[in-house]
Amino acid sequence: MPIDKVDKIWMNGKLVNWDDAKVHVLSHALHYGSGVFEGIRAYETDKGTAVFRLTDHMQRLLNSAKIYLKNLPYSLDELVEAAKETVRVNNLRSCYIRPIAFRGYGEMGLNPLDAPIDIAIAVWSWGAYLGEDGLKNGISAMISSFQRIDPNALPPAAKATGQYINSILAKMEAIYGGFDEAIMLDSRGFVSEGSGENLFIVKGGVIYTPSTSASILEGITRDTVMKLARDMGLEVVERDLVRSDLFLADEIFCTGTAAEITPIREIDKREIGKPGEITKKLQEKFFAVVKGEEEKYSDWLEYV
Ligand code: PPE
Repeated sequence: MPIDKVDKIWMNGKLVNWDDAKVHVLSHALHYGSGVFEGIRAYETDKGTAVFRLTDHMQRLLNSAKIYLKNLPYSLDELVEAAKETVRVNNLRSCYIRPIAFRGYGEMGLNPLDAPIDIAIAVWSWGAYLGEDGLKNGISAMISSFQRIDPNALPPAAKATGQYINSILAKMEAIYGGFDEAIMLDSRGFVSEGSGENLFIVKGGVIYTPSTSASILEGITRDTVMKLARDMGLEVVERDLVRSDLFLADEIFCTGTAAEITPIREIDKREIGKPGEITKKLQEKFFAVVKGEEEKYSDWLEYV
């Protein structure tokens, strides 16, 4: 997806012009994928622009860094403030926010420990990740021939740049196969997640989603949806799912910051159908929450 250029990018503590936010070709992370990142959304509300669960996302960035033995030179509060500032100076009412902390220029070779750490925060306008039509009518998905990374190979709990090569292989296979999205199975053969989304199914009025032992990234949207569903009186079960659970589901949807809540209408050519009642109810609730229309969840909104 093309990037809509804005004015400034926050880089190592300073706001720099968009075109000046550059790195050296010998940056460690470019060669070895030694970066960690986040994807966050800010939405327009009646009280101004609010970043959805900003602190939770920045905490996950710190967690990803911890997994890769990286000490970030900024605290949680400083990162939260820097993200707000970046949204503010670019005058965007709603946007996507991409913080990235990576091993920079100065050292080569697999030992990253002496390489410097650079941090940047960029923002831009990003519409519906899987298309407006996908959000409304659902997308098609295939079960990937690529297996989701195993926790003992690359920890899925870390949102690390290099790990996304796995998602990219699955995504390209799906696109070339004529599908919108890929769903990966874990190394045990159970359903894991989409290339950049967590997965939910609805069966007999109950919501099921793979647990954290199925090689998933513990999505913040996933957590949001589980809370909203339970507050609506729906039962949510985290458990292992097999591919026929997907084929025979009443409803399927995927969740992510970029994807928000996107229905899946077809999987491996088995029709699931139009977005179902529960999917639609959750979508409605989710968009009301992020837009600040639900007092009950106002703690999740961090105004810039
Ligand atoms: N799993 C994966 C592998 C993943 O990348 C994401 C987010 C999620 C689950 C959902 O997590 P959360 O955003 O906290 O609900 N994917 C991000 C990157 C997408 C991209 O193309 O880049 C995102 O949605 O921002």
